[in-house]
Amino acid sequence: QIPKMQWAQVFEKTGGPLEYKQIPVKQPGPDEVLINIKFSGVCHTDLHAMNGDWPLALKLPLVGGHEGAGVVVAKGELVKDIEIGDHAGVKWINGSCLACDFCQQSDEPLCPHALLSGYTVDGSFQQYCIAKAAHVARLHKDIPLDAVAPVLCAGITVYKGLKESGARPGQTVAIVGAGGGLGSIAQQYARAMGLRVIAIDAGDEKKKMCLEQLGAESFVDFSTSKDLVKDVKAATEDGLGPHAVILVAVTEKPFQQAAEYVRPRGVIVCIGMPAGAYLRAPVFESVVKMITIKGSYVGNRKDTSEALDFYRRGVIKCPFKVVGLSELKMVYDKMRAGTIAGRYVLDTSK
Ligand code: 8ID
Ligand code: ZN
Ligand code: ZN
Repeated sequence: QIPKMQWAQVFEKTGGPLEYKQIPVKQPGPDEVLINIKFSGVCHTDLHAMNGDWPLALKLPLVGGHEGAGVVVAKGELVKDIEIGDHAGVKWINGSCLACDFCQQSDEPLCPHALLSGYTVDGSFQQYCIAKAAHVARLHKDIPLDAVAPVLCAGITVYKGLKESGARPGQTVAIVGAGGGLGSIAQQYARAMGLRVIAIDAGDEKKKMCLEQLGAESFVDFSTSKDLVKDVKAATEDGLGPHAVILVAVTEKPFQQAAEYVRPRGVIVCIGMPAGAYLRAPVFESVVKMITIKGSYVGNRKDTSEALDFYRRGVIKCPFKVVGLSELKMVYDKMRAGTIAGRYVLDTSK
């Protein structure tokens, strides 16, 4: 009952335009599965890809998307541990060599041969998507496929980033870009890990969501604050600043501010990747405050199953809105304007 043709969002060159059209359904290779994607989240990475923002070549023409949740409908002959009918998720790391120095140490995102969903291989903005069986996320059938979609990139990534920050229960973390897709879920993981949250973003809708829905203890509006560094420090009880900073914003400035308000011994974790951006930190303060600045890139297969387990236990609620796959362009327009609170999820049936 697998059709020969399917609906997909495709672009032929960076910069677009996006085309919603019918394309052929492909057959999985020996170590791959074919997943009937029911829902796919829209990550800002998908927009970076279409814009050609990053110094990393992409496949063209391309079907974007890497937060795809659906049902396995076909598999290659080498796939033994997934059955037809199982629920599975397509994430950013579509596949990796499983043999290199990094794969051997479970650092699959660092694999030089990693395949990236919706970037170097077609992703989840289509009804039938192929992924390497070793890497697809295993989803229990009691998990709703629409709500879990954002966990498949945003959730895994911020969960990993919070672990990389080394912040311990009771300590404070600043989430920069708190009202967006990654930021909103980051607050939930932070709370579940016993951390206290300072949310940084703009506007009343995001402020309300962070304080009333997501568990932030304070909100600093970067668009109206007269002195952001002072305001963030003042949001901690002793005025010395947050123990960790999770940067998920899509502009350069916050990456150059974090070192000024992070607490001595604090850790700054860079996750957002604004086009052409550079980190900047004063050497003097970085030294005498013993600051750590590091990057964090999605997560490995174990981070994936752990992040999903938090979700399955009901301690993570990601705010999301569902629209049809055909409406992706509208989602990108809102994303560009920075007006999305939480995540958009696409229903591939419409
Ligand atoms: O593995 C990774 N490192 C990884 C994984 C997934 C996504 C990295 N990312 C990257 C994306 O490519 C993107 O660059 O994380 C970034 C955020 O993705 P997103 O959460 O999907 O984007 P969004 O929903 O548009 O949210 C961005 C938020 O940042 C706020 C915006 O208002 C928006 O809510 N923001 C901006 I733009 N400037 C800000 C500032 N100066 C700011 N928030 C605080 N201060
Ligand atoms: Zn993503
Ligand atoms: Zn490898």
